[in-house]
Amino acid sequence: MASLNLTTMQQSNIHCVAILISIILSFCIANAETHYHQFVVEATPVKRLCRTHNIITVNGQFPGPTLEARDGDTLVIKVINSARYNVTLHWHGIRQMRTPWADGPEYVTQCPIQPGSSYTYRFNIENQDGTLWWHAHSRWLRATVYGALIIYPKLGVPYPFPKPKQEIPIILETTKFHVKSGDTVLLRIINAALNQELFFTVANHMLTVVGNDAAYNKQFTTRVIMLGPGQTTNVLLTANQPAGRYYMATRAYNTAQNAAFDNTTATAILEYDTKITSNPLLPQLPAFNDTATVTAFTSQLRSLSTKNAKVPIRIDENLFFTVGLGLVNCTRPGPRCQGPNNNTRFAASMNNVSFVLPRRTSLLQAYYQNIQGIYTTDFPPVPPVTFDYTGNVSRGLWQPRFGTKLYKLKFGSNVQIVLQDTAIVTTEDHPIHLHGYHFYVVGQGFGNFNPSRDTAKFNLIDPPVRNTINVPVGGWSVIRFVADNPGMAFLVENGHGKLQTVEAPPPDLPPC
Ligand SMILES: *[C@@H]1O[C@H](CO)[C@@H](O)[C@H](O)[C@H]1NC(C)=O
Ligand SMILES: *[C@@H]1O[C@H](CO)[C@@H](O)[C@H](O)[C@H]1NC(C)=O
Ligand SMILES: *[C@@H]1O[C@H](CO)[C@@H](O)[C@H](O)[C@H]1NC(C)=O
Ligand SMILES: *[C@@H]1O[C@H](CO)[C@@H](O)[C@H](O)[C@H]1NC(C)=O
Ligand SMILES: *[C@@H]1O[C@H](CO)[C@@H](O)[C@H](O)[C@H]1NC(C)=O
Ligand SMILES: *[C@@H]1O[C@H](CO)[C@@H](O)[C@H](O)[C@H]1NC(C)=O
Ligand SMILES: *[C@@H]1O[C@H](CO)[C@@H](O)[C@H](O)[C@H]1NC(C)=O
Ligand SMILES: [Cu+2]
Repeated sequence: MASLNLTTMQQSNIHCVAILISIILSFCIANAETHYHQFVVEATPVKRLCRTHNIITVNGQFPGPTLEARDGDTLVIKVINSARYNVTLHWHGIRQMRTPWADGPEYVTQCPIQPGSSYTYRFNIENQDGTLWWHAHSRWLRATVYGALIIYPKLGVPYPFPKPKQEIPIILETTKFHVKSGDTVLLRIINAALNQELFFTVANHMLTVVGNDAAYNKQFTTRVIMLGPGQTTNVLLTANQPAGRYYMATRAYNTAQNAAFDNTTATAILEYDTKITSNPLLPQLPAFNDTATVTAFTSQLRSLSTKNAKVPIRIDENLFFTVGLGLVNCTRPGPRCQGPNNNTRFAASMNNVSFVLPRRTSLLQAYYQNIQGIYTTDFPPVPPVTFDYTGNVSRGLWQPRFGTKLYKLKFGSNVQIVLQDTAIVTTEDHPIHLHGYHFYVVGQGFGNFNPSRDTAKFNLIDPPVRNTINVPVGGWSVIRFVADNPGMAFLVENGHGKLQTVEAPPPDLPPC
């Protein structure tokens, strides 16, 4: 099978080159730009509550610099690691066609950039525009090392809505934004939280949703939106209220029973160009566990007719993954043993495999260099045990096994994955992110997925396109995509997941 994949790839590469040459002559050179950036990762003193402490930033900025480019452009980012920690950067949502090594997750596509060294990421933006973001993909730095990545349409290509007067990136923190009465502005909202779904709303204003995860959607109006960690939403807001000040507010959507979460409300101020300085109006946010509002929002999402892609109809790989928590007995007590009874810890898993990152080398390098013993390709395509996933699950099923297991997909295959939440420990809304891909969300529901009942209700006409999906609490989501991007597609949930491989040439990566 490996050699078959290679042949397919080489043929398609030749095909690409042939097409590229003819297209470049007509317009590529005229339009596409290369943007060069230098990102210095460094300790930066910040003052908080009268005390100074250090956080790790890029170029001393928090949030980090905003990257801006057009569809078709190339980004070249030299990362200089002046901090005391290993670091990698991930360009969340960028498809990384033919550059899987530039994706960034440490020990998946590369080994980390070590203190005192540097590494240059180089990648193209292909057939994507909208809002994305970048962030450190090494455990401890993600909380402060991130920024927006804004992709404008190709020169001369308009938005599928009237040009907004202003575009405002919002990485959910307190700031103030000015608008002119009557103007329509585009808010690019990014949920950069580590692991928290968020509601977002603006007092007295309706939001017109126009895009998600760098894909346009059929427009609809709503008072409140929900974003999972890593998701982005573009909304139009018209300043059609009496001149004054209005709060934008964001707060957790949380579904896990008895789990601690940050229940504070973060705000920003939307200020009309006015002399009035009354107290801003605070909007009403849904309750923390308001799943009905989430469902009402997500069920309105529909993709705009897609220029390059069609929803896969004939499925080659039909996969079924349970996603959820498990409980593992601790070998010795410690800060990680936060599960019940002081001697257990939580471990996320898919199909009962809790993913373990390799340490010796990255998965991609192990693959290219044919290093044995780093991973196995026996990730189960269906749950190893069939049970009532969202019912009362017997304790004997709660402890997952650990492994570095991948599932290999054939280049070009049409893939369907059913993502099924489980009631192990607790049912919960799970954000699932697929690296290097956009996928169609063809169906969602509550309870156990039932193919004979639920398949008939799939939306194969205009399903939403996303790179991150929130599997509903105690429910399921079904995604479809074409495996057209060779590399390691890392399906992530709380740092655990499964991968796929296809051939590609090895680059100069940081040493392991
Ligand atoms: C937030 O959580 C704290 C601690 O659990 C609790 O005391 C407080 O009442 C909560 N606030 C809201 C608004 O729910
Ligand atoms: C949401 O939380 C409230 C208050 O804690 C509770 O009364 C209600 O039953 C919960 N709703 C759901 C759907 O879990
Ligand atoms: C975990 O610990 C519990 C309580 O000591 C025990 O009953 C159970 O068999 C252990 N599970 C495994 C998989 O070792
Ligand atoms: C867990 O450990 C804490 C601190 O050592 C102790 O106070 C508590 O009683 C323990 N809980 C259980 C269920 O053993
Ligand atoms: C779940 O099953 C366990 C063991 O069979 C039982 O003790 C418990 O009462 C059940 N819980 C519910 C909510 O049915
Ligand atoms: C997961 O695997 C462990 C170890 O083989 C087993 O004890 C457990 O029952 C399995 N659980 C599920 C849900 O398959
Ligand atoms: C940093 O990365 C190197 C290379 O992979 C590794 O050997 C080292 O253990 C890492 N350091 C930490 C603190 O993880
Ligand atoms: Cu990502």
